Amino acid sequence: MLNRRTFLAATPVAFARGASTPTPYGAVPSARQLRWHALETTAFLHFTVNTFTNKEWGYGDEDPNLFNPTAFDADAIVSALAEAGMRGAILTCKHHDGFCLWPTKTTEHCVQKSSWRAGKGDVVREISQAARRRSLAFGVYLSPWDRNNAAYGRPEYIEIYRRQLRELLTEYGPIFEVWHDGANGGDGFYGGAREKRTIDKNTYYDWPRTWDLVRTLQPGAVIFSDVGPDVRWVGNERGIAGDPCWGAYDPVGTDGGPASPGNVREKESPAGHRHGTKWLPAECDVSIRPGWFWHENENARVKTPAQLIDLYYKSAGRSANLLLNVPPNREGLLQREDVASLKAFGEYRRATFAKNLLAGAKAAASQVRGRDRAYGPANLIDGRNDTYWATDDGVQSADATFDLARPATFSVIRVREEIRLGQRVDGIAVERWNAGAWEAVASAPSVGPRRLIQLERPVTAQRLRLRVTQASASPALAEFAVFAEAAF
Ligand code: FUL
Repeated sequence: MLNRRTFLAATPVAFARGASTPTPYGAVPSARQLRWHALETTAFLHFTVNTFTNKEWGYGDEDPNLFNPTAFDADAIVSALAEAGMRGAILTCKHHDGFCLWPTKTTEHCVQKSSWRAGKGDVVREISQAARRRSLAFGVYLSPWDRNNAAYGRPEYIEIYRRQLRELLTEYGPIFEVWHDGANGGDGFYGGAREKRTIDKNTYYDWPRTWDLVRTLQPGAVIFSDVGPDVRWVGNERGIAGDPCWGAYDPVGTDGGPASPGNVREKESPAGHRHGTKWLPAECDVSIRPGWFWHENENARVKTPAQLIDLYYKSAGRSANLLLNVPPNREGLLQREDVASLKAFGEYRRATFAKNLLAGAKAAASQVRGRDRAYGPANLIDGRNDTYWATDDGVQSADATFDLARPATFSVIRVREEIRLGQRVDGIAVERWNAGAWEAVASAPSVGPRRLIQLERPVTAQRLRLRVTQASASPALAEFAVFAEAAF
């Protein structure tokens, strides 16, 4: 029989109950941002008349008939993305050339005027439905710049833009992300005017009213732009986040005044602001090829699996989301070379992250909040992101130690903060017990929703320690995991 005395004697720390939840520190994510963080890697699909004209930016005078994929297969496209571990897909429903991939009522410059599927086709519908079938979230890119529309530059175009958005946000089911590009290049067809039109980036689009429309029609969707309001552009198109890449950010315009899409001090975007007032996490958009659209002559320049893996560590591994563009070709399929890279990338991730080698280890910590087991270090290795190890308020350095039954060999480390309580940690170190002393394995200047560390060579240890070396508020960490990297 286990009475109270023997139970206490057998337990190294007497746990108490009912310690209070730590007070959130600084900016914190909204519910829609939390869902977005969990997606981690999503795909971009750049597809329009450019695919057929071999351009990156269509002028806006393209014949809709040019859009004629010969074997378009949304399920094949989405399946290849799913195999790569993508949890969402964002389609360029309208790029700068103004051609709409759905039968919009706002303009004739759309799929209805194409002989593709006798004018009855709807790329948005097919991709959104295929995404749903494979459990991928679906998002829309709608270029604010429209080089086809005669009204572009005048107030009435903003009404057209909002009507297009309304169609996309009401007719295609749940939308997880609405992507507003900051590019506004000037010249275009504009209904035949063939001229240069410049707009005031701060005032022309009246963004707050458009964002209100998104909130009303799709309250669960995050809104992306150079300035958010939910997700920020990372400031480059190479797919690389700052290190550290803070969740908080207060965008400032290029002249130091108010910021807007296309007018932001992008040098500050990769890192964000450590003590910024808004939770505005970074998204790394990057193409698997040199261009955003498919070009025959780039088939030999598709990023290799090793390059994709490297990008993954430099984006998602630093707490950003990776938005990887994989453009359909003229058949309306993903190119063979792209599919091969995606497949190997997916296999690497599935094999590498299959099992936290620390699962089942004996956990101890220098400090546990209120000595309450609910905040104990075992939460770091329980495979859940909603439980966490926390210390008492005012504690700014602490450590958690893990003892394994057998030595484990690993080459990747993953640490997560409980970001519902804000970003609290400013430094971590991982150490292994080796020949009677703690020895440094790795360190990082931030954690956030996800910190991945790829070691130069595998490390073997039976005893590991995670140290919080610096923090702005008492730490609250959700995960500590180590993995053996798969070969690829
Ligand atoms: C840029 C655009 O100009 C490119 O064509 C592409 O769509 C990229 C994702 O955003 O601003």
